[in-house]
Amino acid sequence: MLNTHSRMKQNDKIYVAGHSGLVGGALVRLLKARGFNNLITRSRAEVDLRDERAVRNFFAEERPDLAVLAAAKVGGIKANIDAPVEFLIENLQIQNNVIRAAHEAGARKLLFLGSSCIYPKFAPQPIPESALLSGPLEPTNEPYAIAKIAGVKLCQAFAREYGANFISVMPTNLYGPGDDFDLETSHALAALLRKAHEAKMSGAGEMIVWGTGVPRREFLHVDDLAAAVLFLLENYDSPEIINVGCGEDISILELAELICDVVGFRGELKWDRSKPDGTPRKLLDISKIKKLGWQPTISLRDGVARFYEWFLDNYVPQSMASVR
Ligand code: GFB
Repeated sequence: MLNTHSRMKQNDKIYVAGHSGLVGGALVRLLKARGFNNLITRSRAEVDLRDERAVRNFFAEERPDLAVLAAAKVGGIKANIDAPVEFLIENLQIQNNVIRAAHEAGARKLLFLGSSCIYPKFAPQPIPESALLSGPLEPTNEPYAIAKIAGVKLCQAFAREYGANFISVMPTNLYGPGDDFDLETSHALAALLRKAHEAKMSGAGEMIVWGTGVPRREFLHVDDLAAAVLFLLENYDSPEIINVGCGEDISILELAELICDVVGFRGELKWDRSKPDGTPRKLLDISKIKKLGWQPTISLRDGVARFYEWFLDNYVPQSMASVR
């Protein structure tokens, strides 16, 4: 499966869809740092990826050598429950448009980013790639998962029917610079970091955590994911999906405690059991990518500490946004 034909050149024209998001942002930083000097990005105002004609025109004009599809409508458990229509339709639109246009414009390779929520709710743990479509999905994010599964299948269909080198990568739960801190839409790690910080600053005695604290999740720093994406662009040319994670999971209770420790909040955790737990456990089996020669480098504690530093330097509270 290792294939030198797809080796990247420094002047390859690389389109990163979703460059202002968590994953796309990390990938653009890494590609620039590694000397790739022909990156293309477009804001949503320039090319709305939900608009088929706009996407086709853009690809026909730019003809990128490589495309990374890191653009998606994403969010945490509440956002997924609140907006099933948007999670389903917008993701289908974005991926259908980009994947087809990349093929039509002759892209040499495309990398599609999926999600660990494509796997069944009660998949074996750690979850091997072979668990895809082996059982019912977790209801809290089924629309998102169905869209991502459709993206995987479309990439595989282009590979089978037209010989396209379109690969699909399934990352576990991610965090890092550029994360969403809106408590209504964010994922757990960013939300808990913000809550712990605000509780500490205000001198509150407690902070609210959703659910029971029992569910287990695996968290990967987005810089590790970006490194894996670059590795796979250079070394993986199979339409079979491939997992990327850190290889370890922790309970939400343990996560909340770790975050409070890093932030320095010493109060109590208060559990809001009216909020959903979601899937009981989600730990990816990463033996496939490890065998190819990639492994994560950022431990959860170090990653959260780095992320908190970034937060302190960059996060502008909503109430402050208008006065800056
Ligand atoms: O990260 P999260 O929103 O999404 O929630 P999922 C993970 C767990 O953390 C759940 C708990 O058990 C939440 O109840 N949690 C505790 C919190 N406190 C909080 C909080 O303040 N905010 C949030 N958001 N959660 C998502 C999917 O599932 O995972 C997406 O909905 C995607 O589609 C993403 O796949 C990676 O891990 O449950």
